[in-house]
Amino acid sequence: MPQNAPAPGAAPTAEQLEPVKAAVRALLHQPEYDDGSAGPVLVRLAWHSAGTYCKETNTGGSNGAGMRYEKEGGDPANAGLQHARAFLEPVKSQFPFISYADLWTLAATVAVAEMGGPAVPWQGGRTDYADDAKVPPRGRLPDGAQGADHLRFIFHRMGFSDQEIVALSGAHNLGRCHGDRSGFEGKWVNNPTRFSNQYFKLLLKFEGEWKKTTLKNGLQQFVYVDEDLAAGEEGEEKEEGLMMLPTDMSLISDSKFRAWVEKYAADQDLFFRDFAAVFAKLLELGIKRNSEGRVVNDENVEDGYRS
Ligand code: CCH
Repeated sequence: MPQNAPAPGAAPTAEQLEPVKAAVRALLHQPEYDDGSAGPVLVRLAWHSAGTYCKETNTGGSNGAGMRYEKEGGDPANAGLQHARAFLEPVKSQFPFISYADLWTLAATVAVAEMGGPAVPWQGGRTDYADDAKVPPRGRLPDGAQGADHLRFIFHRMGFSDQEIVALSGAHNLGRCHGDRSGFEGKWVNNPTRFSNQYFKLLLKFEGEWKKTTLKNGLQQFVYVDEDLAAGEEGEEKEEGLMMLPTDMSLISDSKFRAWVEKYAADQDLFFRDFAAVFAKLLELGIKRNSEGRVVNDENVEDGYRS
């Protein structure tokens, strides 16, 4: 066993995780990919790995790394996340002791911090399913074409409040929609690799100017295009415009959600504090720990920490 690997049965220590985090930091800069960073898609990987949780049945969640299997990885809701998993593969090869479930969630916290966001508390010890028997059914992740009722239905199933739904949605400061993944197109903010409260500010700032458009594939989204910038001077790069999903817009049309959008738009520190807390909660959903913090979810593990 390499010297820096945890003893059998133990989750990695903070010291053992340092080189793993450094390796994740080192791969974030991806000049050829999207907006130049792997960060946003890594955040989405962690969210989709955890967002399958159902509190009634206590199934789903980030433990198990079920997305390695077609049953979950092939869910159309997870289209594009193979890129995130591929970015992390060299880190897994370099540090085989970390489970995929830990690596995917840890990487998102590293990415959030590196992109200027808050420190998200993270605990290790997740194990990887040995097969797809415990992989949750498809259809548990949200559909951007819907509205506030749908968001409550999906996030209440995970055990989140209205405030937590809005705080989590602030992750749409990051990254973009891809026509060949979700079918939606574009980014929410101008600098999609910088974590901030800009998403909330723009929702409110362009209220009334967000224009509903129907894409060629029939999906509807909301766009804001600054006409002057879009026209561009000859030879200048044209401004791409910004977008919001119908679910994003429901955060300002629903008065209970809206109260939190207004708070987070006005106070970035408050947003960062609440985001750190709720993202940490998301990553822990469905994870059972004993009094020492060890994960005790499943006995049937492939390459987790109790082999
Ligand atoms: Fe999201 N998200 N998300 N999202 N999301 C998409 C992209 C990102 C919804 C729909 C979409 C959260 C909540 C929701 C990120 C983080 C979070 C896309 C485009 C859709 C559609 C995917 C594509 O085409 O590549 C809906 C609906 C909800 C309902 O609440 C939450 C919660 C989080 C994290 C806390 C991030 C980051 C991205 C950008 C990914 C990228 O590849 O750039």
